Amino acid sequence: MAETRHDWTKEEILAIYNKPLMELLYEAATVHREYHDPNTVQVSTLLSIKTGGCPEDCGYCPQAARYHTDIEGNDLMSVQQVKAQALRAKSAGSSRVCMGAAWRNVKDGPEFDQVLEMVRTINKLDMEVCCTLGMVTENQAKRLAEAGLYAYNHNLDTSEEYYKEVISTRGYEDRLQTIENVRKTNVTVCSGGIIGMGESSEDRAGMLVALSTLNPQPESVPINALVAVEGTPMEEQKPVEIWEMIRMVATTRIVMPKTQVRLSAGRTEMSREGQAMCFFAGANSIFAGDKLLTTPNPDVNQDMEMFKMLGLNPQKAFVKAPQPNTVEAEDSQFQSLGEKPRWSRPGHSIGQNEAATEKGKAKKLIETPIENT
Ligand code: SAM
Ligand code: DTB
Ligand code: SF4
Repeated sequence: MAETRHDWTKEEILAIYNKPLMELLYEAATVHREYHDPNTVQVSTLLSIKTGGCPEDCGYCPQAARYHTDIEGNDLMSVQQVKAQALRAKSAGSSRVCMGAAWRNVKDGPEFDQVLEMVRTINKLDMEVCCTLGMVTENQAKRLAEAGLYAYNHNLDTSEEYYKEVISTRGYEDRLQTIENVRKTNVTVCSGGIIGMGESSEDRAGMLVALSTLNPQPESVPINALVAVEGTPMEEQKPVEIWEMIRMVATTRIVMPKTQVRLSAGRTEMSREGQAMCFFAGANSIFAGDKLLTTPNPDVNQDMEMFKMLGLNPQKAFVKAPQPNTVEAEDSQFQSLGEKPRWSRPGHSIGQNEAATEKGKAKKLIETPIENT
């Protein structure tokens, strides 16, 4: 059995990433079979419960308020809306709902209470519930756990070094601290990143060092190919080649043998053959539904056809970890503490983010009707 190592070095990971492809695929597929059924793929549905208007400057993200993108912003969805969407996802074959909010961090108060109610509602539908809400404190993580949260997604996105070229409004240590806070509960950790942002192979290896040396390793690792959205600082990035995705998935599988590796954003640009190679290389999870958070994703019928063609079966809920209990709000052991944690704000300047912000301001000015100026 491939052991789970927590001492991977960047050099070792880079050597795996750069192996001749046939050797890399064979090794990854072998490790994959030791811990997972190669014909089972987890299917998760994303739900953007609060869209756009985010104060951060993440260079890849269409939801950052400062860039001028075409997305439609929305306030927090109601619990009933979320329940209806979760039921749709369940009947389309998803075992997990991942709720995303365009927040820098969770703030105690009525909106967080509403999210907790969404968690309770989906867990009661016997689906795995995941949230991605930005940074969380230990108390907030415990409240999510008590409501029945199964997983928390918080991506490291890239290497610690390259992070400084992508985001200036939050620090890498805050991301690690949030993961540590989630680890103080029974909620599983989902953390991965994006390739295709202009980073080097060393940065990709660096991100995998940061993830694989966590102990325990994350239960799931999403590998996203950048969706280059017009108006963001990364609008002109070249699309990721399928070979890079295959290498990244295979390397992730080898260094984190027990983890569910998710073939995440970017599937609309991948052929079925390309995706099949990613599954062979150890990917065993996807996001389904015709939308990710704000950008397109293959439609469910196309994915079901692909599953049929490849002989893949959707994974049932709670096969990797038991279903959490849901404690009702009135029986909660935890209080809203109204914390104001000092998440860092490095504030260094990133040329391409500033240029995109200026371009955004100019576009908004042109589009604002005269009578409102
Ligand atoms: N606001 C929260 C946060 O940043 O943690 C949660 C939502 S955020 C949109 C979740 C993740 O989506 C990001 O960490 C990033 O990895 C991924 N993401 C965002 N925009 C993307 C894009 N254009 N292409 C690929 N992945 C993207
Ligand atoms: C993750 O790693 N990828 C998902 C999920 N976690 C939240 C988000 C992808 C977002 C792609 C761009 C968009 O649709 O806005
Ligand atoms: Fe905001 Fe998250 Fe997008 Fe960054 S990735 S701008 S924190 S929604």
